[in-house]
Amino acid sequence: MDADAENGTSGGPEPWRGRVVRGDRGVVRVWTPGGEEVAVRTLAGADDGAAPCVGDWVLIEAVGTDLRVVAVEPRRSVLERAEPGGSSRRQVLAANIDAVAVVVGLDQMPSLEKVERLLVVAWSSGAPATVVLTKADLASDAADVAEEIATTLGVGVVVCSAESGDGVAEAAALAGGGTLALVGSSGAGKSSLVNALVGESRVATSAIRADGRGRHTTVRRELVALPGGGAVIDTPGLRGVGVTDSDGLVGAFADVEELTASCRFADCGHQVEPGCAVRAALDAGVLSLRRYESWRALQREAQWLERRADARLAAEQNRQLRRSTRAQRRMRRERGH
Ligand SMILES: Nc1nc2c(ncn2[C@@H]2O[C@H](COP(=O)(O)OP(=O)(O)OP(=O)(O)O)[C@@H](O)[C@H]2O)c(=O)[nH]1
Ligand SMILES: [Mg+2]
Ligand SMILES: [Zn+2]
Repeated sequence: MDADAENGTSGGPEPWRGRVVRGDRGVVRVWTPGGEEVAVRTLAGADDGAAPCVGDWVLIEAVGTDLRVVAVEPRRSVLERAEPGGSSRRQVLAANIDAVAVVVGLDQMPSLEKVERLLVVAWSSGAPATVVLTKADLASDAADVAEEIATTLGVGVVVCSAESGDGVAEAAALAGGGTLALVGSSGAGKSSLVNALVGESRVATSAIRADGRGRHTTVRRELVALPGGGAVIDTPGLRGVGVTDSDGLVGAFADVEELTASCRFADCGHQVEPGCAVRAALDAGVLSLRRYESWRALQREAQWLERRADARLAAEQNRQLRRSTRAQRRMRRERGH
């Protein structure tokens, strides 16, 4: 590398803007404005919160023969999960998404609690979430399952089959010309859906195991262009999905969250307080105990993580304060005060 290139006085081309389609440690693949895919170096690790991730818009500069990410544009939405096992660390799954599809395979009976958890994570991104029931060719009661999920979870549902192609156009419409992220457990059929949406075999898929579980075939997140415009992001099957904050509960539990507005006390705990609208709905049978308990559990998890994150922030601020107080004391001493 010559010295001029390093100190930026070489008068080379201006930085250009590209979108990250795949990320590995230290390197991302980026779409150029011309639609080409190039490898670009990043300085931070791939899973570092500040590092560019799939869906990010980045500014790129040529440094010698290398391409380097010089800036990551602020994200307008970000899909992330808390790392499993009660960690308050977040893992970014995709950035700048316009919609999230929670993909569920109809080869097995979907677990409502798992879908609810995924919906909280999805809505927390800031983009709207829909349930996509795929593998409809394997189920005789697809319409009934769709109806049950739509009414009990209050969510939009699309039924499709990557195998037959039925409903794939409806799934594609979820992207609305923007970026649709797919999430779900391993073996749900996310990659198969990506291939069906694209109309060719772009990403690897593999048969589920004899015990009905997936094989974690997809190992990295990837953004793929849709033929009708827009893009879809494939993600690895999630083993554990920790919710990150309460924001997603508002979208995923709109029915319950609406009730809380009518509780007598603004800080109602929705357990024993008089005038609790949530308990009243439960007693009246309007709200199911299953849904109430699921909401409480996810709310507790989100609040616990929010408190942990706040505590970490406070500890960090304390450390900084102590550091600067020490530095000031030292300076005063050195000046002989
Ligand atoms: N019959 C049928 N099988 C499907 C359909 N979609 C996916 N499958 C099968 O389900 C299995 C798992 O599909 P994948 O697309 O690899 O699942 P995935 O969600 O990407 O899994 P991971 O990458 O491990 O997270 C494969 O054997 C697919 O052929 C479908 O619509 N109908
Ligand atoms: Mg996959
Ligand atoms: Zn209440």
